[in-house]
Amino acid sequence: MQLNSPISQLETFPLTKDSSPEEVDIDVDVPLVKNPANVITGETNTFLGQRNNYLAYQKSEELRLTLLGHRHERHLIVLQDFPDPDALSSAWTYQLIAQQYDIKCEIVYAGTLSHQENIALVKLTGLPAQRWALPTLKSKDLSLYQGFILIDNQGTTSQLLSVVQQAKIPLIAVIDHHSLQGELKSEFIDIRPAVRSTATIFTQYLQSGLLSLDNSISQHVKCATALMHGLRSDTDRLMQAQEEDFIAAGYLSRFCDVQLLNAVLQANRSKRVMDVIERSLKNRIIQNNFSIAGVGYLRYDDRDAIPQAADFIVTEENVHTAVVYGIVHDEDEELEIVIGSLRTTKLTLDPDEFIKEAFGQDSSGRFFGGGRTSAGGFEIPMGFLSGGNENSNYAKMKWEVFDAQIKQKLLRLVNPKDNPIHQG
Ligand SMILES: [Mn+2]
Repeated sequence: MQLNSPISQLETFPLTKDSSPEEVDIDVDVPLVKNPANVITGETNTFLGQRNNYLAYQKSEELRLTLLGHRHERHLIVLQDFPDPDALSSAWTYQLIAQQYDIKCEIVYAGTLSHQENIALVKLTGLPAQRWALPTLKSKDLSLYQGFILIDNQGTTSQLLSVVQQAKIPLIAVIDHHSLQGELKSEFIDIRPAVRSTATIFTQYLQSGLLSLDNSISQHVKCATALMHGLRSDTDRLMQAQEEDFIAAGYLSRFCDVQLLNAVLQANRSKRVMDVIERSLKNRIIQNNFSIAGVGYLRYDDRDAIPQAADFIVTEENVHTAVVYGIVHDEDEELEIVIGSLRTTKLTLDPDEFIKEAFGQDSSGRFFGGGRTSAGGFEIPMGFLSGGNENSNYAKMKWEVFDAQIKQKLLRLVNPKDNPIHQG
């Protein structure tokens, strides 16, 4: 194994090409790595007997060696701009694992915590994530960090990626379950699109001994609860979960604080989020079992209303796929961006492929979005067209143009025979 050397494993990593779990299912004849973490102890029989365990075990060991090579350093864990529970809980777990090697990790994101459950999660568990908004970065000394880590993303959904790259901070690890987004040079890579949540991957790391959870340590209980929340929310409350996600959830149940989890789940939606959901209902058009809704402008802090609206409108009878989008604006920064979410219950629709096909790439070859099983998202920066919305006619015209263009691109795939350009 080539460990502790900067290598690109993308060509050799099997799961990125074929996401069928059967392909890596390994039977008894495979020699087990001899207790490398030296902590497998009681977990051996239950954990090692499971599907995909060999890969999980191998990756845990590889990560352990990577961390060993970076003792006493300071790292940044870069999350997507709008981190979700899967990302937040996985990053926290990484931070706790790395602490054992005297590696100090700071969990950072450039956008905002938008979903009411995410805000509740962070508040109630004391999850140590920090907002690093781009304008505040001038005051940060990036030379303090010897490496960065991408968790539950591959840099394509984070404005911080270019910032850390410009500061020449090396990429140490990428741990994600989204489809491969492009070439990344990282010391350690664990990208498993067949796994339903990054929290599942991290739970497997815990099970293979990277960190022994202890019920008497409050931080461990809170972190396990956060992981359970992350795993549940990425698997549609376990409805989309597969065997290994259930096994991970089973393990977490030993440490999870059910009352705390319940408190997180009971966070209420704000009125503004409800209003966005209402607009998505009013504006939706349904064609070929796709429901498409533009919701106009919304505030940066309410950005998460978009996936919540998509979650809701996909539940309509005879709808298998929902796409909701709007222009998210940040008044302080005059920043505007089109943000969209896709939800599907159609097993043969790959959200990643669909979004890449619909919206293509920008001038630098970067896709506007991607996805994982049953969900996807896209972000289209408005650049020069940002701002100027004091003039309401201009704001309205701008929305209409973006709305028409997005619909046009989506409908081309939804209804290939129609050419929407020549309609009405
Ligand atoms: Mn995830």
